[in-house]
Amino acid sequence: MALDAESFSLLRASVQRFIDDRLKPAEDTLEELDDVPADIVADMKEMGLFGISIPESYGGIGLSMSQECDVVYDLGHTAFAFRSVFGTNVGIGSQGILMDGTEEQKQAYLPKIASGDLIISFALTEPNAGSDAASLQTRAELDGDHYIINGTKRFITNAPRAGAFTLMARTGGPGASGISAFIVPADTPGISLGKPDKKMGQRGTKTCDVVLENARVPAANIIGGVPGVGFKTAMKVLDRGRLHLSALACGMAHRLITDAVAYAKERKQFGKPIGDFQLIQGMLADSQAELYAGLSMMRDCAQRYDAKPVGKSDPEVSMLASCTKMFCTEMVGRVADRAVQIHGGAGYIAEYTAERFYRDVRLLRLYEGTTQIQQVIIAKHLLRD
Ligand code: COS
Repeated sequence: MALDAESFSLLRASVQRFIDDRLKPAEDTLEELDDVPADIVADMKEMGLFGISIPESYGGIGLSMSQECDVVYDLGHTAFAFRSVFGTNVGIGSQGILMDGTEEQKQAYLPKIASGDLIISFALTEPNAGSDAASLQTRAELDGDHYIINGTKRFITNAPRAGAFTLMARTGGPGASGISAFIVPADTPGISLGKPDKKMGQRGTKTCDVVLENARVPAANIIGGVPGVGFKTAMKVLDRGRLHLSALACGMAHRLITDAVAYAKERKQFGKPIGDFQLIQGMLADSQAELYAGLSMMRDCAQRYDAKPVGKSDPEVSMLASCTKMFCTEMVGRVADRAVQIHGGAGYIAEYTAERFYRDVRLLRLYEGTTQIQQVIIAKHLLRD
């Protein structure tokens, strides 16, 4: 799946214009409101941003992974929260249905997800199951042609906005093979939301707990209709998500470097721009070289991802996606730290990008698998082979 080159370059140009003309000027408003203004969300729907990764046959734009990474790289140049509004529809919320859903499920959900009429979240993490996702405790008991689900999901991105969840629950015994993936409408009786999480950064993104108390969900809502394979669905979704986040990290690193270069040219000390000093140049050069390495990994891995059959997992590509996620998210952490350093005291002041991005990028090393989990995945692959 890919959009033809000409249409893609038109799309990308219009996304870049949208970022420069609408999103960057709204960054302060976003910070103050702690929400994405409704008119911006409406424009995003109009542009088709909620459906970039969904095939045209289900109402989306049908980008390949490489193309999606390019667009997400561009979106990394502005505040995190703008992409987050449609991020779960493009990635972790929708992809399980696309990869493993029945044709009926795809027809029922993907067009609404692609248009943005339905926000879909990914609900895997729990209070006692984070890195060890296979130990999740949310229980789904069969009762006639329904399952009754009980449990709590934690830190669920876009839950306050969601109309449905791709939700992993235990239908069988312990371990990965006892887990099923469900499509759970958010208005199912028995579902309630926790209070919004107060986070270190990323103002305007919305996360909270999702509590399920005797929530009755049709058995027909198990993704693909097959119980016991939900963990694999979740892992495949995360492989893809990790590439998406790598592209975002590279975009954010580029914005940080661009702003740091501008500051280094303009800020004068000791009678000349600080960019004339080699110690500042060293920080800029290290950041640029590391960004280039991250971009090269991201592009190579996205190409490999596109080369494999849709929805099928390839252990080598999963391992490379973990390498890419680990490197790119750690890289942007170092780049943000240097950007603050180059700005000096100004880098600690909230009106500068460096301060906001420094806080925002911290999450990248934690969610969709911590750096340490990426190390585990990479090492497991090497030792197995
Ligand atoms: N694609 C497809 N299948 C996969 C897979 C992948 N990327 N990774 C694992 N699987 C399969 C395995 O092949 C195995 O299937 P079989 O039993 O048929 O062989 C099954 O899933 C269980 O895999 P494994 O034994 O490796 O599971 P573990 O419990 O050891 O844990 C890790 C695997 C740690 C990698 C996993 O729990 C993980 O990714 N944790 C982090 C979770 C995360 O990212 N959370 C963030 C939430 S979203 S913000």
